[in-house]
Amino acid sequence: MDLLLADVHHRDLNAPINAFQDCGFARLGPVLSPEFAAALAHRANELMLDNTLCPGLFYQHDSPTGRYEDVKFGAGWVGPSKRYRKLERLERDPLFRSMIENSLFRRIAQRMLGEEVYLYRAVLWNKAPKVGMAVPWHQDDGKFWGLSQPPFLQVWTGLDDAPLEAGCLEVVPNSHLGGLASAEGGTLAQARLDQAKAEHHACALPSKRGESVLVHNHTWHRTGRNSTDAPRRAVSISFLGKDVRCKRRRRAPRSFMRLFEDSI
Ligand SMILES: O=C(O)CCC(=O)C(=O)O
Repeated sequence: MDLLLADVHHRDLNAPINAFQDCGFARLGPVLSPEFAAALAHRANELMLDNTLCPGLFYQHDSPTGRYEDVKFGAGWVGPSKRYRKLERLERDPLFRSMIENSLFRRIAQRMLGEEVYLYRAVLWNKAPKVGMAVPWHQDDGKFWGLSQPPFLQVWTGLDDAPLEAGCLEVVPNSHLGGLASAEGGTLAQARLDQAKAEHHACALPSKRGESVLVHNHTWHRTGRNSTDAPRRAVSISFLGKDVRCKRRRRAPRSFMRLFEDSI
Protein backbone atom coordinates (compact mmCIF):
# COMPACT_ATOMS: atom_id res chain seq x y z
CA MET A 1 0.00 0.00 0.00
CA ASP A 2 1.31 3.48 -0.87
CA LEU A 3 1.30 5.61 2.27
CA LEU A 4 1.33 8.92 0.47
CA LEU A 5 -0.17 10.38 -2.69
CA ALA A 6 2.28 10.15 -5.58
CA ASP A 7 2.72 13.90 -6.08
CA VAL A 8 3.68 14.46 -2.44
CA HIS A 9 7.23 13.28 -3.12
CA HIS A 10 7.90 16.22 -5.46
CA ARG A 11 5.99 18.91 -3.62
CA ASP A 12 7.73 22.19 -3.07
CA LEU A 13 7.73 22.99 0.63
CA ASN A 14 8.80 26.62 0.47
CA ALA A 15 5.30 28.08 0.33
CA PRO A 16 3.81 26.09 3.25
CA ILE A 17 6.90 26.56 5.41
CA ASN A 18 6.92 30.32 4.78
CA ALA A 19 3.19 30.51 5.49
CA PHE A 20 3.68 28.49 8.67
CA GLN A 21 6.37 30.86 9.89
CA ASP A 22 4.35 33.97 9.02
CA CYS A 23 0.84 32.91 10.08
CA GLY A 24 1.43 30.06 12.52
CA PHE A 25 -0.26 27.45 10.36
CA ALA A 26 -0.22 26.18 6.80
CA ARG A 27 -2.30 23.73 4.86
CA LEU A 28 -0.27 20.98 3.20
CA GLY A 29 -3.34 19.80 1.28
CA PRO A 30 -3.97 16.09 0.52
CA VAL A 31 -1.06 13.98 1.76
CA LEU A 32 -2.10 10.42 2.71
CA SER A 33 -3.28 7.96 0.08
CA PRO A 34 -7.00 7.18 0.54
CA GLU A 35 -6.15 3.53 1.31
CA PHE A 36 -3.66 4.44 4.01
CA ALA A 37 -5.95 7.03 5.61
CA ALA A 38 -8.74 4.43 5.67
CA ALA A 39 -6.40 1.81 7.16
CA LEU A 40 -5.36 4.22 9.92
CA ALA A 41 -8.98 5.10 10.67
CA HIS A 42 -9.80 1.39 10.86
CA ARG A 43 -6.82 0.78 13.14
CA ALA A 44 -7.94 3.66 15.37
CA ASN A 45 -11.24 1.88 15.90
CA GLU A 46 -9.52 -1.44 16.60
CA LEU A 47 -7.33 0.21 19.24
CA MET A 48 -10.37 1.81 20.89
CA LEU A 49 -12.11 -1.54 21.09
CA ASP A 50 -9.21 -3.65 22.37
CA ASN A 51 -6.47 -2.34 24.65
CA THR A 52 -4.42 -5.52 24.36
CA LEU A 53 -3.51 -4.84 20.73
CA CYS A 54 -0.90 -2.23 21.53
CA PRO A 55 0.40 -2.25 25.10
CA GLY A 56 1.38 1.12 26.56
CA LEU A 57 -1.13 3.30 24.74
CA PHE A 58 -2.61 6.14 26.79
CA TYR A 59 -6.42 6.34 26.64
CA GLN A 60 -8.74 9.17 27.63
CA HIS A 61 -12.49 8.77 27.27
CA ASP A 62 -14.90 11.48 26.18
CA SER A 63 -16.93 12.99 29.01
CA PRO A 64 -20.48 11.69 29.59
CA THR A 65 -21.81 15.23 29.13
CA GLY A 66 -19.70 16.12 26.11
CA ARG A 67 -18.17 18.99 28.13
CA TYR A 68 -14.39 19.33 28.40
CA GLU A 69 -14.70 20.27 32.09
CA ASP A 70 -16.28 16.87 32.81
CA VAL A 71 -13.51 14.68 31.36
CA LYS A 72 -12.31 12.13 33.95
CA PHE A 73 -8.58 12.77 33.79
CA GLY A 74 -6.50 9.78 34.84
CA ALA A 75 -9.22 7.16 34.22
CA GLY A 76 -7.37 5.65 31.23
CA TRP A 77 -8.90 2.58 29.56
CA VAL A 78 -12.54 2.14 30.61
CA GLY A 79 -13.48 -0.75 28.32
CA PRO A 80 -14.24 -1.08 24.60
CA SER A 81 -15.76 2.15 23.28
CA LYS A 82 -15.61 4.24 20.15
CA ARG A 83 -15.96 7.30 22.37
CA TYR A 84 -12.36 7.69 23.47
CA ARG A 85 -11.49 11.31 22.82
CA LYS A 86 -7.75 10.84 22.82
CA LEU A 87 -5.17 8.07 22.42
CA GLU A 88 -1.50 8.92 22.96
CA ARG A 89 1.79 7.12 22.26
CA LEU A 90 0.63 6.10 18.80
CA GLU A 91 4.28 5.52 17.94
CA ARG A 92 3.93 2.16 19.71
CA ASP A 93 1.64 0.93 16.96
CA PRO A 94 3.52 -0.12 13.79
CA LEU A 95 0.89 1.26 11.39
CA PHE A 96 0.76 4.64 13.09
CA ARG A 97 4.56 4.61 13.41
CA SER A 98 4.83 4.31 9.63
CA MET A 99 2.54 7.33 9.30
CA ILE A 100 4.57 9.38 11.82
CA GLU A 101 7.79 8.62 9.94
CA ASN A 102 6.49 9.13 6.41
CA SER A 103 8.85 10.74 3.93
CA LEU A 104 6.99 14.05 3.68
CA PHE A 105 6.97 14.63 7.43
CA ARG A 106 10.64 13.66 7.46
CA ARG A 107 11.46 16.28 4.81
CA ILE A 108 9.53 18.96 6.67
CA ALA A 109 10.82 18.09 10.13
CA GLN A 110 14.46 17.78 9.07
CA ARG A 111 14.29 21.03 7.17
CA MET A 112 12.88 22.89 10.16
CA LEU A 113 14.56 21.09 13.04
CA GLY A 114 17.77 19.67 11.57
CA GLU A 115 18.90 16.14 10.82
CA GLU A 116 18.11 14.80 14.31
CA VAL A 117 14.37 14.86 14.96
CA TYR A 118 12.62 13.60 18.10
CA LEU A 119 9.01 12.89 18.97
CA TYR A 120 7.26 14.73 21.77
CA ARG A 121 3.88 13.12 21.19
CA ALA A 122 1.67 11.48 18.58
CA VAL A 123 -2.02 11.68 19.45
CA LEU A 124 -5.24 10.35 17.97
CA TRP A 125 -8.05 12.89 18.44
CA ASN A 126 -11.39 11.17 18.05
CA LYS A 127 -14.84 12.71 17.91
CA ALA A 128 -17.57 10.10 17.87
CA PRO A 129 -20.62 10.74 15.65
CA LYS A 130 -23.13 13.17 17.21
CA VAL A 131 -21.38 13.34 20.58
CA GLY A 132 -17.64 13.95 20.14
CA MET A 133 -16.67 16.84 22.36
CA ALA A 134 -15.02 20.15 21.58
CA VAL A 135 -11.42 20.98 22.44
CA PRO A 136 -11.26 24.60 23.67
CA TRP A 137 -8.81 27.25 22.47
CA HIS A 138 -5.35 26.29 23.63
CA GLN A 139 -1.62 26.37 22.96
CA ASP A 140 0.57 23.27 23.05
CA ASP A 141 3.40 24.22 25.38
CA GLY A 142 3.90 25.50 28.92
CA LYS A 143 4.60 24.04 32.35
CA PHE A 144 2.83 20.77 31.66
CA TRP A 145 4.90 20.17 28.54
CA GLY A 146 7.99 20.93 30.64
CA LEU A 147 10.46 21.55 27.82
CA SER A 148 13.77 23.42 27.93
CA GLN A 149 12.97 25.23 24.66
CA PRO A 150 9.61 26.12 23.14
CA PRO A 151 8.43 23.41 20.77
CA PHE A 152 6.99 24.72 17.51
CA LEU A 153 6.41 22.06 14.87
CA GLN A 154 3.19 20.06 14.84
CA VAL A 155 1.45 18.33 11.97
CA TRP A 156 -2.28 17.64 12.16
CA THR A 157 -3.72 15.08 9.73
CA GLY A 158 -7.37 14.17 9.23
CA LEU A 159 -8.28 10.49 9.01
CA ASP A 160 -11.86 11.45 8.07
CA ASP A 161 -13.48 14.35 6.32
CA ALA A 162 -13.64 17.17 8.84
CA PRO A 163 -16.18 19.84 7.90
CA LEU A 164 -16.96 22.58 10.42
CA GLU A 165 -19.96 20.60 11.76
CA ALA A 166 -17.70 17.62 12.54
CA GLY A 167 -15.28 19.76 14.53
CA CYS A 168 -12.57 20.74 12.07
CA LEU A 169 -9.40 22.46 13.18
CA GLU A 170 -9.74 26.22 13.82
CA VAL A 171 -6.90 28.63 14.37
CA VAL A 172 -6.29 32.27 15.19
CA PRO A 173 -3.82 33.35 12.49
CA ASN A 174 -0.62 35.02 13.74
CA SER A 175 -1.39 34.21 17.38
CA HIS A 176 1.90 32.30 17.64
CA LEU A 177 3.75 35.61 17.36
CA GLY A 178 2.75 36.57 20.92
CA GLY A 179 4.37 33.45 22.42
CA LEU A 180 2.72 31.69 25.33
CA ALA A 181 -0.28 33.55 26.77
CA SER A 182 0.56 32.23 30.25
CA ALA A 183 3.40 30.25 31.78
CA GLU A 184 0.98 27.38 32.32
CA GLY A 185 0.23 27.13 28.59
CA GLY A 186 -2.69 24.92 27.57
CA THR A 187 -6.25 26.25 27.63
CA LEU A 188 -6.54 30.01 27.10
CA ALA A 189 -8.39 32.14 29.64
CA GLN A 190 -11.65 33.71 28.46
CA ALA A 191 -10.43 37.21 29.32
CA ARG A 192 -7.39 36.75 27.08
CA LEU A 193 -9.57 35.38 24.26
CA ASP A 194 -11.96 38.34 24.56
CA GLN A 195 -9.10 40.81 24.64
CA ALA A 196 -7.67 39.37 21.41
CA LYS A 197 -11.13 39.01 19.78
CA ALA A 198 -10.40 35.35 19.12
CA GLU A 199 -13.93 34.61 17.88
CA HIS A 200 -13.68 37.39 15.35
CA HIS A 201 -10.29 36.30 14.04
CA ALA A 202 -10.98 32.54 14.13
CA CYS A 203 -10.22 30.77 10.88
CA ALA A 204 -11.85 27.37 10.28
CA LEU A 205 -9.84 24.80 8.31
CA PRO A 206 -12.36 22.24 7.05
CA SER A 207 -10.51 19.35 5.46
CA LYS A 208 -10.88 16.06 3.65
CA ARG A 209 -9.61 12.65 4.80
CA GLY A 210 -5.83 12.50 4.39
CA GLU A 211 -5.16 16.26 4.45
CA SER A 212 -2.46 17.69 6.71
CA VAL A 213 -1.94 21.07 8.32
CA LEU A 214 1.19 22.47 9.95
CA VAL A 215 0.31 24.07 13.28
CA HIS A 216 2.77 26.07 15.38
CA ASN A 217 2.59 24.96 19.04
CA HIS A 218 1.88 28.54 20.12
CA THR A 219 -0.90 29.11 17.59
CA TRP A 220 -4.24 29.38 19.34
CA HIS A 221 -6.29 26.46 18.06
CA ARG A 222 -9.43 24.54 18.90
CA THR A 223 -11.90 22.03 17.44
CA GLY A 224 -15.69 22.01 17.82
CA ARG A 225 -18.19 19.28 18.67
CA ASN A 226 -19.04 16.63 16.11
CA SER A 227 -22.71 17.02 15.21
CA THR A 228 -22.49 14.78 12.11
CA ASP A 229 -23.32 11.08 11.70
CA ALA A 230 -19.71 10.17 10.96
CA PRO A 231 -16.65 9.92 13.20
CA ARG A 232 -14.00 12.63 12.99
CA ARG A 233 -10.59 11.17 13.72
CA ALA A 234 -7.28 13.00 13.35
CA VAL A 235 -3.65 12.54 14.32
CA SER A 236 -1.41 15.29 15.58
CA ILE A 237 2.33 14.84 15.85
CA SER A 238 4.65 17.14 17.79
CA PHE A 239 8.26 17.06 16.67
CA LEU A 240 11.31 18.33 18.57
CA GLY A 241 14.86 19.25 17.62
CA LYS A 242 17.89 17.62 19.15
CA ASP A 243 18.66 20.15 21.88
CA VAL A 244 15.26 20.09 23.59
CA ARG A 245 15.22 18.51 27.05
CA CYS A 246 12.50 17.54 29.50
CA LYS A 247 12.66 19.82 32.56
CA ARG A 248 10.15 17.93 34.70
CA ARG A 249 11.37 17.23 38.21
CA ARG A 250 8.54 15.46 39.99
CA ARG A 251 8.86 12.33 37.86
CA ALA A 252 11.95 11.11 36.06
CA PRO A 253 12.52 13.41 33.08
CA ARG A 254 11.34 11.96 29.80
CA SER A 255 13.73 11.13 27.03
CA PHE A 256 12.34 11.55 23.56
CA MET A 257 12.28 8.96 20.83
CA ARG A 258 14.46 9.70 17.84
CA LEU A 259 12.67 9.52 14.49
CA PHE A 260 13.79 8.98 10.92
CA GLU A 261 16.98 7.21 11.97
CA ASP A 262 17.29 5.29 8.76
CA SER A 263 18.06 8.56 6.99
CA ILE A 264 21.47 8.93 8.72
O1 LIG B 1 -8.12 17.48 16.37
C1 LIG B 1 -8.51 17.81 17.49
O2 LIG B 1 -9.65 17.60 17.89
C2 LIG B 1 -7.61 18.54 18.44
C3 LIG B 1 -6.21 18.77 17.92
C4 LIG B 1 -5.41 19.60 18.87
O3 LIG B 1 -5.91 20.41 19.57
C5 LIG B 1 -3.97 19.44 18.95
O4 LIG B 1 -3.39 18.68 18.19
O5 LIG B 1 -3.37 20.09 19.84
